[in-house]
Formats: sequence, C-alpha cells, structure tokens
Amino acid sequence: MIPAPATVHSAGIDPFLLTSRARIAGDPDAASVLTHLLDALLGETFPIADEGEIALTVDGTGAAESYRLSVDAAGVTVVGADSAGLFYGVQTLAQLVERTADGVRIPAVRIDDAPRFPYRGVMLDVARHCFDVPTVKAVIDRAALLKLNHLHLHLTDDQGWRLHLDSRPELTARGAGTAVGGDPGGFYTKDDYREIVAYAASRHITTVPEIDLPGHTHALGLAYPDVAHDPVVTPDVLAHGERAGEQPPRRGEPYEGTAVGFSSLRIHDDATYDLLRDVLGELAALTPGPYLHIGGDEAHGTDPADFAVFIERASAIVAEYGKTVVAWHEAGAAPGLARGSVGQYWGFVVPLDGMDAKARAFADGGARVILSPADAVYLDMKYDAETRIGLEWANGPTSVRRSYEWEPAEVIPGLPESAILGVEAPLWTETVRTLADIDELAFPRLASAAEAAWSPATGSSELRTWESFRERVAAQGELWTALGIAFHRSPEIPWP
Ligand code: TNX
Repeated sequence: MIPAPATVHSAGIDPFLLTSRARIAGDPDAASVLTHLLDALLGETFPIADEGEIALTVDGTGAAESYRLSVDAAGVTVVGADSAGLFYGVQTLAQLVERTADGVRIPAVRIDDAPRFPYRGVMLDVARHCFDVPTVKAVIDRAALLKLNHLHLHLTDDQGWRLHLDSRPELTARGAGTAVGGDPGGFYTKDDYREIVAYAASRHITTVPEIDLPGHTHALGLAYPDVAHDPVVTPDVLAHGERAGEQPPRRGEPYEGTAVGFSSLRIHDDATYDLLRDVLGELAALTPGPYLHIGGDEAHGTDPADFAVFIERASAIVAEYGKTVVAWHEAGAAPGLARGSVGQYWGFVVPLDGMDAKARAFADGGARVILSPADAVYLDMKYDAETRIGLEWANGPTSVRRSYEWEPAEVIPGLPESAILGVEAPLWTETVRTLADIDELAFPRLASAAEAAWSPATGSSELRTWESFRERVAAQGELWTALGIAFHRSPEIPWP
C-alpha cells in the first residue's frame, strides 16, 4: 500500500475471496470509483447493489479525510469520516487486491488511516510545455491514487501564458503561441479550465493556480510590453546549472529556451497593478479553492527592494479577492507580504543560502509552509545519468531512494511540525512533452512524495523505511500497468 497507512493490523484469518458474485453497496460515488479500479485491474465489472459483501459508507465521525477499512472472509467494509476519507479507503482497497493461482483475494486486515498533513500536492508546469485537458485529467487520476489532494498548475512563465482571460485577451493572443524547444504552444479556455477544476474536485483535489510574478513574465510582456522591463542578463541567469550560458530573449520575441531570472514587471507603475487586478480577479472568480499562487521565485531581474514592494502590493490584491496567497519561499523575505500567506520551500533537504530563513519567515508571520525540497521531490530531475529526459541542477540525479529518504519535520530547522502545511512534488516541464514523459519522471518518485505527505513520520512506523517502501512500490506495478501508467522500471525497485 502506498502511501503507508497510519496503522495496519493483519488479522491472521482467512482472506476475502473476490469472486464474480461479489456486490458493491453503499455510497454510489465511492462504488463507481471502486468498480472502475477493479475493472481496470481484473477486467471484471462488479455489480452495484443495495446490499453487498463490499460495503462503502460515510459515518461523519473522525478526523477529516480519515477512514477505517476491515476485511474478513465474509466481506469488506470501508467507512470514511467524510467522502474524501471513503475515497481514500477505496484507493487502499484496490491496492490490497491480490491475484493468485486460486483466484482473486483480499487479505484480512484492519486499517485505521488518516493523513499526517492536510496539503498533499503535485505541480504540473503547463507553461514550458502545454498539456491538453485529457493529459491534465490523467495527472489528476494519478494524483488521486496516491491520496494527493492539491493540483498546483504553473500556468504562466517566460515561455508561455496558458489561461485565456476575457479581461486581458492579449495574454493568450500574443503570449501562448510557443513552448520550449520550438514545440507547439497552446492555452486553456475558461471552459477548459473549469473542466479541469471540476474533474479534480470530483477526485477530492483542489486546484491551486499559479501566475508567476514578478519574474518569469516574458510571455506577459509580449502581450503587454508597457508593464514589462526588457530582458536582462544577470549572473544568475547565466550560472544556472545545465542552463549555464543560455541567452535570454530579445524584447518582443517569444522565448523557447530554458534560462530563468531575466524578466521582470515594472514595479512602480500603476498599470502593472491594474493588470494584476484584472488577472487575479478573473482567476479568483474561476477558482473555488482557497489559494492563489503568485510565484515570486527567481526574480533575479528585479531589484530586492522593488521585489518587496511588489510582493506587498500583489499579495494585497489577492487578499482583496478573498483568497490566500501561496508564494515560493523568496517572498518570505518581503516584510509587507499579506499575513497568513503560505510559503512554498524549494531549497534542498539540507538548506543552503538562507533559504530556510525565508521559509521560516512565513511561520513567524503566523502562516504555514509547503515543503518541496528540490533534491528530493523535484520530479523533473533525472534518476541517473542515463535517464532520457530531465534536469540535474538540484543536486541531481535524484534516485528513487533519495526521493524517499527525507523527513519533512527535519528540513527547516526551528520550523515546528504544526507550521508545515504539507508536501508538494513539482514537475517542471522543460524536458517533458507527453503523458509518457510525465509518467516516466513521476512514477515511482511521486509515490515517495505522497508517503512523506500522508504517512506517519520516519521512525514512527515500521512501514516508513526504504526497504519497506521499495517492496510496496514493487507491489503497485500491476495496478499501475492496468491503469496505463508508463512508470519508470527503476532498477532500485524489486519489480516482480
Ligand atoms: C527552478 S525552483 C524553477 C523553475 C524551473 C526549475 C527546473 C523554482 C521555484 N523555479 O523555473 O523550471 O528550476 O528544475
């Protein structure tokens, strides 16, 4: 099972034999999720009935998102504290199904499970490469399997602006035509976006849209040159890992390269904030979830004092629209950041360059931090020198083992566990063009991130070891294959 449940008791009695006579009863949404998973795995459609051996219910008691699952020879019951909990219990149940020579069985167990952290996320960068709606839905399905509950969409960057907004149509008319490496651009219509948000919600996943500001804005500048500075060459632009030496674009030309940190909005012009009011207001109206992510990373083309001014003004606009700001950890250094803003830490598992202090600043302001340590959970890193796609700058390559062996509470010294909102694994897509590419980089390492986000702390459960994890990942191969996930058959995992 992945992520490892909080408590598992093997009952030591006979398993439940899942024959074609088994019926599924109870909550209709959960029943249809289970029939779909069993159909994919076994090629058999089990009937949904008023009564059955597999009973799925919500009882309204217990911690949010928690569930209890018990199996004996007579049947299976899954009881969710809420509908999300029941949904997660169904995911666990599908992972327990074993095919043996004598038929299909579910071992007798009793599981009491609840998440460690309320925020468990995956990020998809749709700016460096644009992915169609079916691909985004496939990512949502994959995230749901691992009990993730947030989808962060990195909607804008130097290479493209991917969301049409009626208030500022030039953003997609001029800023969406290209992608990295000469690949086709693209964007989501508002209906596409609503469809993604609704699909995610049906799987208990909240969409977190990101408009990356005030750097990473070259595509915005193609549409609205008056609010953008000319691209600059800073030492950071040229020194960035494998991107060293890449040149920024010229003003007015689309960018298909992978350098970072060369673009900036004009910080002291009211026109900039007029645009942000339109963009963030329209996005807030499209967003049922509580969060709007305003980026804030790698703004090397913005003077630090100006950066602080910008973060204060931009975060105030988000607050005006009733949303909670999320920002990359750099924004923690800005004293005027709206109170209660959530920080997203992308430094290493052992922090460098004072990045941990910036992350701690969010907690000092009474808010919480999402952990995305780049050398553990950046899904765009290569696994090893031979990996076909991916980058290496984050201490890479990043083996499956390295993606697993870190403990959230130990990353930011002095940050209490109560100040950790959760864990998110970002997938940047400079080298990623297809769902098969996404699968190859995300599986199995997304499972590591999911376990860090959901399961008990390292050391407090016998399941939370690399040895246990690699065996449990191996056992997922069959389900992942049945669901069409083109996972990386890492030699670190003892696949059957
Ligand atoms: C850094 S870390 C970025 C992205 C790149 C990524 C590639 C951070 C918040 N920003 O702009 O796509 O590296 O790994």
